[in-house]
Amino acid sequence: AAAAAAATEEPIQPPVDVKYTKLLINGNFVDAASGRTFATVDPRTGDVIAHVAEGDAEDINRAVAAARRAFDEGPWPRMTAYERCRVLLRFADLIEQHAEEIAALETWDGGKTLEQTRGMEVPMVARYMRYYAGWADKIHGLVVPADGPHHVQVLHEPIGVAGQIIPWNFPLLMFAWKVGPALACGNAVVLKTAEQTPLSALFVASLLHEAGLPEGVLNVVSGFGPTAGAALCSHMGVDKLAFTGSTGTGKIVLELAARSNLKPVTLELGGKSPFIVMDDADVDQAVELAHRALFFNQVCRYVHDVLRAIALLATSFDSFLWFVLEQGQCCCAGSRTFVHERVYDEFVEKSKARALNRVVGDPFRRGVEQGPQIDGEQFKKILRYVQSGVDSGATLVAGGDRAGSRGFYIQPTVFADVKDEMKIAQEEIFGPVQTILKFSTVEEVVRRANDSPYGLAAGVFTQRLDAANTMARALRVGTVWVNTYDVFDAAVPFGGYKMSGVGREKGVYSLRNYLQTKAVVTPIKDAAW
Ligand code: TXE
Repeated sequence: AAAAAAATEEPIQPPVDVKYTKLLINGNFVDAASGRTFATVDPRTGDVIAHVAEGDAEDINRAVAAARRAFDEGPWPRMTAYERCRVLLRFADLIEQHAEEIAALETWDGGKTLEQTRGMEVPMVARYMRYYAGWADKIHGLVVPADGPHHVQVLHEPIGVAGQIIPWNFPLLMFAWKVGPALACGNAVVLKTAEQTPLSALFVASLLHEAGLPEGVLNVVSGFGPTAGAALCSHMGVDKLAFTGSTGTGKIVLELAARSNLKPVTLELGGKSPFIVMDDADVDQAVELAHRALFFNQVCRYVHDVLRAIALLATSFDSFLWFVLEQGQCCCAGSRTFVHERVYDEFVEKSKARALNRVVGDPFRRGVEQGPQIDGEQFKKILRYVQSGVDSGATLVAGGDRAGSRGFYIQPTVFADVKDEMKIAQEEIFGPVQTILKFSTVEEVVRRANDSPYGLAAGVFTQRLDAANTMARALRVGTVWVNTYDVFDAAVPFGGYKMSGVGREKGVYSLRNYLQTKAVVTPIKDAAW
């Protein structure tokens, strides 16, 4: 009832104007070639925020041509690496100077709380950009010893024009994860944003130009997947693709790349990540962490440290709760909560209480933990999964319905007695729906946790070092968090096993995606030297 009441309050007027709605091609904001626009919608109300230029294949052609020119003839790949570093550093400064405006835009367009966008995501974007700026002048090749009298150098060169497609759940962060390493390595980019959230990328792209990025190096095309997205994947002038989104669309992206020019592809896709609570766990802490792992999205190291500092000051774990601010729309959400049978009942009771206390409402309002889902489609999809949970015999212990009467708010929902074969335990719900399963042994839970087509992340909650180490090695996933969850850092690789993806982003690993490797072999006349 509290959640429903909060969600029906009058929406707060966002403290920001929409400045950029056109496509960014060759350094200019321009209309779509077709002249068409599409509406981007406020998920709090379903009202239109702005009409945005709708790019399609023709605009992708224009954007790729601009990126090609910028890469083949322009100054960007040819300027010193230190100059590129300085552009990215200036960009990070500008992000911080405009933090309020960027955060408000992100909250308005995507529905995530202002406390999260302002307190966490915008600072993370600046941090990531500085991280990649730091790499720009540290990318170098090798001299390798070869058999015979030859001098052999290995050069690491930028790969060319990168096509990047990002989703709606982290529009700004995905911009940083993708554009940062591509530019640090000296590439040109055509970025296709998600149709639900086109606004923040256009705004920060304008700041990148203010920071000194030459025209054509970054082009941003708003538009839909099957038109603009597919045209980018198929384009013969694109040298590399990076995609974040659903596993189904990831397969299409890979296929289009293969059918066109065999451009290499990195994919960051869906997940159904296990969160495993052993019987020695402090149940209160495990409940809170499992709750965050599912309902929340990401805690970067910076925020994590702040949280820890606050917790130490307050000497209370409750201090963490204020920062639990999301709506379950995260690829690495801990969406299968496995709990040891000895603590299962207590865990379910406490998880129910925690979900019922969760504050759902206008993401601009202070103290709100969970805003609306991104759009009507996701909203309906989540409610269909809830119905399927009920139909398949899981016990609904909290939530299960929409919150309020307008917008795309959903009650924090908890299912107990969930079985592995149920749809809610197998498929990505991408919403505030926790599913709690029971297990008895480490061997059993590892087998069941791995019995999934996904392999993005996992959480393990125990004081037993042997159990933690065994599970960390046995789980077939790209990240294992032990006694924590969603701790992110610019330097730490992220990506999936199995159908959760191909390749890794962040850290030194992301640079490899944007570099070509060239061997240069020269005979040495006087082999003695
Ligand atoms: O994803 P899509 P949708 C999951 C989540 C969600 C489901 C569907 O489970 O419920 O996917 O969301 C572009 N060629 N994730 O439909 O379709 C599209 O325009 C080229 C997990 O939004 O994958 C957008 O820019 N591009 C995920 C991007 O792909 C195409 C984050 C993502 O959209 C295209 C988002 C095509 N044919 C959803 N079709 C994560 N890993 O975090 C669409 N696109």
